[in-house]
Amino acid sequence: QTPAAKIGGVSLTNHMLLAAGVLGTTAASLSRMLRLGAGGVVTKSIGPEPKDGHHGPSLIPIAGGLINAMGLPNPSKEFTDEIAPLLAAQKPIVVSIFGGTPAEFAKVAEWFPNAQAFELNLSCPHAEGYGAAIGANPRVVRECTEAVKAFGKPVWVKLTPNVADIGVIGRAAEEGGADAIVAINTVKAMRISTGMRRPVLGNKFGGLSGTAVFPIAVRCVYDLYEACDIPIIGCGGISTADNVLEMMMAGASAVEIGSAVYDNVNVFSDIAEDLYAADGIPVEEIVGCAHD
Ligand code: RRO
Repeated sequence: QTPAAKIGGVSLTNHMLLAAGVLGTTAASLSRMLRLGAGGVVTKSIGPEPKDGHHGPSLIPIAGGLINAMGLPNPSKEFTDEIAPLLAAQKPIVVSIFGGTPAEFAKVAEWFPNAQAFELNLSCPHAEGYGAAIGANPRVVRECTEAVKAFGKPVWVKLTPNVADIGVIGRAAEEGGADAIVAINTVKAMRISTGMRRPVLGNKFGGLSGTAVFPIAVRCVYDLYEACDIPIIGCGGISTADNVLEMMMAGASAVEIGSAVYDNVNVFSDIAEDLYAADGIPVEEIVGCAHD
């Protein structure tokens, strides 16, 4: 039994979405993840100009996760053609967008009049201009949220864990009119090759995802639940049904799964089998119960 859920203004077929950045650049891969059991999917972040991304190595496996320095590779406006049939079919697709200013966020949002909802990426560790700082400044977070909220669609705001107090940033998104908060994006990280005596990643620095960041994500969701009154979507290192329950107890109404998909494309249906076993989960009772 896999209960449908309406979270942050978006109707999902279960409580688990494909996280942004993972298999999210083609309509075929997004459709495939929906077929394989994702309750919704988030696209790769689309920005105001096409980008090739950083030169490699840009994705390295480490114990407990992955470090990436993809560098926001995306086709920009051309993505509208790729995704148009899926958006027209009203699939549970959230379009992730990024920009360096509120005006740039608005410019990209305008290209997707059929989007069900937007996820604002205010958290990429590799963003230029404002840089990752865009998600660390409460005023900028509020203004970017307001700028996209003006299109009248649900707006989710994805936050970075690389800040002193994520609750302050969550409140700024809420003040800007956000319908949900997504936490977390990747954690600042790097590796150095002792043999080569230099950073492993082509871009030197990257963002860590995977099971290693799960406790960081739980803490961020817990803090956001204390600070905010809008739904929270937990993201970061989730790979089991127990991880989903833990995230919900911290305060998440739904979750996004990214790195675990690289190990197992059936992760959504595998988790659903455990999560919704027997009579399903009493989500209303579980969300935030660790705060009682
Ligand atoms: O493309 C990337 O480098 C990237 C993005 Br947009 C993001 O939001 N998070 C991340 O870890 N990498």
